[in-house]
Amino acid sequence: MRLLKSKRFWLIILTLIIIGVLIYFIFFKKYIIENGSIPLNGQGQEVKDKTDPASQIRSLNSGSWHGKNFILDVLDEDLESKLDFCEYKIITYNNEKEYSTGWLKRKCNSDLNISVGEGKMCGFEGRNACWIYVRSKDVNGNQHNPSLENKSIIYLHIDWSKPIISKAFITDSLDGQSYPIFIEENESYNLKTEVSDNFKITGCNLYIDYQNQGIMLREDSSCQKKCDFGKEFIPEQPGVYQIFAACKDNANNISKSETVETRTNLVPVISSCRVNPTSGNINTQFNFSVDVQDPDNDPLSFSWNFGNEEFSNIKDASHFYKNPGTYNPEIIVSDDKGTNDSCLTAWVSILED
Ligand SMILES: [Ca+2]
Ligand SMILES: [Ca+2]
Ligand SMILES: [Ca+2]
Repeated sequence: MRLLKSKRFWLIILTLIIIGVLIYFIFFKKYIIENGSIPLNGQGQEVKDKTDPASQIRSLNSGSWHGKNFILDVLDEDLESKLDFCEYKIITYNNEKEYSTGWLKRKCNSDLNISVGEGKMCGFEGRNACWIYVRSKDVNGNQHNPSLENKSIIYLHIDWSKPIISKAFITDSLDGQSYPIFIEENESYNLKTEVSDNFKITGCNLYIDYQNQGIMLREDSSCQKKCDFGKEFIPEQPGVYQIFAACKDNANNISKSETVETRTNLVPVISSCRVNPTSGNINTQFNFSVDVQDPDNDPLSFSWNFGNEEFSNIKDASHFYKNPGTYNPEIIVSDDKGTNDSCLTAWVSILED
């Protein structure tokens, strides 16, 4: 009780309170106002967060080609305090002219949808045409500085133009004909296509009857923007073949050539050939006839051999024999692809009067 009444005691208490208040204002207040909490190190002392947050694009590498919209997987983190906000920026180049979106807000640690095409985010075609920057800021105002090394900047090649297949199929078979042509069974054909692209053609595949026949060979291995491709084709069965090529560029833009329909030639078929009458003399008119069909409806040519070294190109020919004897007339019918069928009529007897 004596102690409580002592002036000196109260003076000591008052001094301690003043020192306490001073310490509070000088060391602690600042953190409470800024953070609402006081970060502490292992020894229970306060620590201010002075490290920058980090942002990184994880799903893509610089130098990849893009022709369609894509998604970026972005990682943001701050080791010592909390992230405040995250941003991105897109810089595009067209003929060395630079266009920037400026910094735009994005959701931290979320996918970022990037659109590709005319008037879109990556809106110009070209090598290194689209640069994407990401960054973040923590609650203490530390800001991440984007760089190529830590993958918070990536540059992309943009190409949305499909390859152009300038010609339908051509073939360099011996006769040099181009499609549509008639082909022959078990003959070898080199099917060729000519392709161009604004950047780089990666390859073509051959399709026959909508079945992938595999890759076509590039005639010049160093070609990029203009290439010829070829692949051998051997029609093993008679019939109709639908042929096209599908070609791809660096950015996986695919185009397909026009479909060419080609078919193996079918041989003319003679069902019967006749002569009427089958005997007579040198005054008798012998009438010849043939029934023939070409399954392709090709134009046909006729060649009668009357058996006496005399000939006719008329389908239903007539003939007078000059000498007595026995003859064996024959007809050969050819289509315009050079295939033919032949037929022997009955024997013709020319009697002496
Ligand atoms: Ca930080
Ligand atoms: Ca292209
Ligand atoms: Ca024919």
